[in-house]
Amino acid sequence: MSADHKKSQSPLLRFFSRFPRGGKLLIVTHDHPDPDSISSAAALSEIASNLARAKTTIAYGGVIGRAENAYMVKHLDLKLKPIDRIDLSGYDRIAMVDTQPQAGNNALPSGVIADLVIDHHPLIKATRKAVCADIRTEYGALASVMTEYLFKLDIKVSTGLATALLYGIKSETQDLGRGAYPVDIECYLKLFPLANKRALSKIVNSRVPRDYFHYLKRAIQHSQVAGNAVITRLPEVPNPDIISEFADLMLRLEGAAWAFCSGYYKGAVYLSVRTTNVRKNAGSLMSHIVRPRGTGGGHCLMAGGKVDSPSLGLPQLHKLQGQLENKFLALIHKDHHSRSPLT
Ligand SMILES: [Mn+2]
Repeated sequence: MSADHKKSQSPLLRFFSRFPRGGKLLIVTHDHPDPDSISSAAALSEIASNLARAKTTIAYGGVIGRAENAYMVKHLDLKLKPIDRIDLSGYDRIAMVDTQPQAGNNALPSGVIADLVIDHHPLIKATRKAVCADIRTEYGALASVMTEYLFKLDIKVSTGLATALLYGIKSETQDLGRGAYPVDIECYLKLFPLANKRALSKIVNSRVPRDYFHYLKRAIQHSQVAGNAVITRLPEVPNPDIISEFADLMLRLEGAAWAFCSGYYKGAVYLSVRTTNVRKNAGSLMSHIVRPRGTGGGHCLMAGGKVDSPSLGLPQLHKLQGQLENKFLALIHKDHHSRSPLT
């Protein structure tokens, strides 16, 4: 173990050295959790039980919408609870994974100060208030950070947890091709022999409800090409996951360097940006797009955002989505007048 690694490991060990043995730990993921945050939470739960005999609960806001994610949770029997069914006062400590205080994408009330924050998104000011913070932007997936911890601490990784973490890294980095670092590849290879490959295949090829094709058809019909960008504007969606999923899909268009997708869900416009342009930063681009009313951020090649806009009528929704699209196109220096339908 290098000196560097010892140093970076310290926030988590420091946290558990002060943890009341047998105490209760609440682990909060980001809203509409993805495999990276779900598997990271499951890993932290395993670490907590090993280091401190902690009893843990994993809590999330929003919904687990994407078929692959829902199937992963069900098939691997991962225990997650909606945060609105949780009494926060019943816990000795609160941890956050794959998100940070006041990031705008988690359901922890802003007055509650997290005791431990583990994330791989850029540091947010409010995180400095947390007792222990471990922020590592040089990891493509948080699941890699957690995998490293498990191996360094010599904790036995079950087949289910290995499969979850493997899928966390795989999906977050698009099979190690998007924003992955050597450490992500290293962790992926370590997990691979331990994971259930048949279960992994079932997760990757999850069945989707009939509804899904309806939204897919709509997404294709409502996509436009502006130079090397694809813009997809959806009205109401069944869950926010579908927006990032379709952004990924549209980036597959030959010659496209950008995909921007928006849709309305429970009183907010959700946004997703994907790019292949490594010289730009999708995360900071997104925080500019949603400014000043919304929240958003992400990584170099992928980002998400949200603008709260309760009870919008369809014409107002179109207007707002159009404004956000124009902001996006202006930021990537594309003329917003020259758009043509995708199909
Ligand atoms: Mn992540």
